Amino acid sequence: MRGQTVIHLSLLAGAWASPAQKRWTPNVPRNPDYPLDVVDQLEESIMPNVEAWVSKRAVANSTTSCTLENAAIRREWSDLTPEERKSYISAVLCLQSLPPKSPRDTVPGAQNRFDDFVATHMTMAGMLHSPTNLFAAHRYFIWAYEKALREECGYEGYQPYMNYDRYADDPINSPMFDGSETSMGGNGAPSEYAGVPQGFPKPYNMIPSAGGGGCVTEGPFKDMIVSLGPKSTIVSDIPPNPQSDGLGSNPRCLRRDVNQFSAAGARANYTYSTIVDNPDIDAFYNRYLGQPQLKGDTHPWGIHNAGHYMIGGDPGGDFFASPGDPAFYFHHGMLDRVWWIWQMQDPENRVDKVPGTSTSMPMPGHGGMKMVAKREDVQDAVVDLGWTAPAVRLVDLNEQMGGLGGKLCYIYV
Ligand SMILES: *[C@@H]1O[C@H](CO)[C@@H](O)[C@H](O)[C@H]1NC(C)=O
Ligand SMILES: *[C@@H]1O[C@H](CO)[C@@H](O)[C@H](O)[C@H]1NC(C)=O
Ligand SMILES: [Cu+2]
Repeated sequence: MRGQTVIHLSLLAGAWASPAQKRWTPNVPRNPDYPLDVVDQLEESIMPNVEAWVSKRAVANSTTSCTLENAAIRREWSDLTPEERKSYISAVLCLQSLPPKSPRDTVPGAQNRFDDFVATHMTMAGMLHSPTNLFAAHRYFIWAYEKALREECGYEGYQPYMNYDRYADDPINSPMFDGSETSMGGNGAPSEYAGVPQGFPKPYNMIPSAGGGGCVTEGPFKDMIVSLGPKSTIVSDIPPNPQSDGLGSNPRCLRRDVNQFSAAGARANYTYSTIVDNPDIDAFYNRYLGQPQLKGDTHPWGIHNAGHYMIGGDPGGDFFASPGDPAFYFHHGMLDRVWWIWQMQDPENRVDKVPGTSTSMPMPGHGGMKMVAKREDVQDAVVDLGWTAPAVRLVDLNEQMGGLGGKLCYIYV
């Protein structure tokens, strides 16, 4: 068991803060194996902004009750104790044992409640991945999943995230993927898996296989049955789905290619520069997707794709069915954290910004996603997650600390 120490985040005192003021500090354990990286330090440095923003908003609007004191705290996987990790894993296994709520005629392949989330992501892929919706709709999706774990499976914690940098040196032997009972399952067995094509010019048009790609044989998800998909997957030796929309029943194992080369494109320096070098929302969005390609960059895929293909395989490498790998929620949790840190650099000007109305580019390889929207249309846009979460206004998802009338209320530590 790894030791745990309690570190009080040293909040950087801004000019606005008088020393006598009592400052909020999260009292959460950290894993001493992982010193804070540049992104963690950036996160610490924004906490005074978060505090000032939340209290200013509370004065302006007494209808939301979200404060730093009552906000949920989403933590990094290896900062959780082994017992906390096991309780998270049990909740995911529970979700995989509950009956689905999605309609049988639309999603005959959904075997359980976990699959409902996969089916949502598959059937609503266009809505979830348009430039205007990518950040906010995924925020809502992760939040709905966390809610299901808590309300339907009695989980008492919150959705953990995966700080890629902690594992980038050796992801296969990391607390995320080492195949132990406190990991999110092991790597896939060796297979014919070639890797994942990328929408970049040669030689960056492929994230080559790291040697896995076959069935996961160790850890809590070794017996997991993947049913939905594939729809766009790149793994050649799996049977096609009986339905062209991928929603039919296609029982098979969970496959992964835990990939160090891909993870290198999501190291802390990439994440850090994505956040701090792009004050404009569309520039931030483009960089998150790796575009335009930086000169001389040997891992140019953007933290979004780099984090996805650090897992790869089936369904993790499938654009549509990727939430069918339980690690998806850790990756998109990290991406949500990155967006929040970006917003909180300058909350007054950034919280209400939505990408996709000016210079944003479609996801590499997914040019069909609706590109640039009118600003006025964004105000009316609705995010509806069907059988996983009700329709809400897109712009109500921007505020992590009090959005949706106070239902969104969490920070990352
Ligand atoms: C991150 O660091 C690596 C290794 O030093 C370097 O190759 C890469 O270009 C850096 N990327 C960015 C965006 O700074
Ligand atoms: C106050 O919060 C409610 C619920 O989130 C929101 O609809 C309303 O626009 C907010 N008012 C102001 C002045 O921010
Ligand atoms: Cu997605």
